[in-house]
Amino acid sequence: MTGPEEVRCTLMRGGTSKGAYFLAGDLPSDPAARDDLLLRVMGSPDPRQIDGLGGGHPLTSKVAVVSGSDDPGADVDYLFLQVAVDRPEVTDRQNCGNILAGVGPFAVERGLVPAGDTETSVRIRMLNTGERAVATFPTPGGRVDHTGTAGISGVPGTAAPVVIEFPQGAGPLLPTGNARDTVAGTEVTCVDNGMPVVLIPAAALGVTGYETPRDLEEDVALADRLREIRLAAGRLMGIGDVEGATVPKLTLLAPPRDGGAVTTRTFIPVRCHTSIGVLGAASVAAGLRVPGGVGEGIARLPGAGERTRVEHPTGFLEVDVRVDPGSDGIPAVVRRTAVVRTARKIFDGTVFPRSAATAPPPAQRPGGHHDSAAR
Ligand code: NQM
Repeated sequence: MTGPEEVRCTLMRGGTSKGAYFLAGDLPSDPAARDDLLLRVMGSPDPRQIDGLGGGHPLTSKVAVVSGSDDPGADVDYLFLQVAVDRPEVTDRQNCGNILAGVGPFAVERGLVPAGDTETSVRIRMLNTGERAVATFPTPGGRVDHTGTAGISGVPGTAAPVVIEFPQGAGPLLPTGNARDTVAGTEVTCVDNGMPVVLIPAAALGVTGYETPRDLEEDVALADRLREIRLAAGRLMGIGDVEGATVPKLTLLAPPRDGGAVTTRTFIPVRCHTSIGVLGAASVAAGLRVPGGVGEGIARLPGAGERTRVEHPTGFLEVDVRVDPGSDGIPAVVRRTAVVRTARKIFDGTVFPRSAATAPPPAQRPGGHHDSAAR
């Protein structure tokens, strides 16, 4: 008999998310076997993920798989995997810019990339989308230093800054080809600057856009409208059937209240984000600049060269985005996107996944104990 399965793993906060980071070589190469292992590592499916590393929310049930890259334009490859909390599902259909913030420091600490004397830039190929990012962070004396004075909304305290730059996106900014579409009876702007997002004026759905995520999640009529919009927008954006998928995200827009460009509430796509995703914010910031988009009349855009401050439920996320607005039938094009995030290594060691043996849960066994708090 062999001993328990064990896997080398680093637990990191990346931006406002938290996830398990692995070297690709430490995971099974077969995707089905890999996903089965990751479900057991994170403790899914279970609303509390009580038997694994996951935190019971999509934002704390994330995985980064990192390896050296064979692409001459990249140092490392990064595959993001979203592990569903209460369903036995792992998906690579979306990228994650928050977890991306930890990839550079992880790559240096695990020996994939040599550190510079003061700072290190890591060129990252993002396998989910084929797009590129460059992450730059301090490495004084040739070592990653996670401590620092940079603060980001949604994370207490400060840490070392990770500056992430995205060269021009791989796909079109407007996946439907239009600045505005009517989807399920609602005017929206479908946009993709690294994350497919449907921009919706909050007022069009009968909400202010300043509600708490919890209040919005409890609004059953709103959830039905959002679902209808998402399914129709998914087809229109060329993503296909998005029932059960984590994209497109849906961002409600309202006028800014705190000196920013716009207030947002983002559905990812069912739970409401407690802040906003990095690439989600990059898509919002670019989408606000599309002439004729639904952001017109809601957003207050900053001057040329200034960062776009996207307000969200726990503060704001600033995006440096340059959009060429296009004219005479030439579509808007993103020239540059950059953000500042922080990341921190929380734990590094060995994770012991739940056993692969498939005993039925106690609640389903005759006379079995069941824990009503878990339902
Ligand atoms: O948009 C959550 C997050 C994300 C994704 C989500 C993200 C991004 O906050 O780049 O970071 O939208 O599912 O981690």
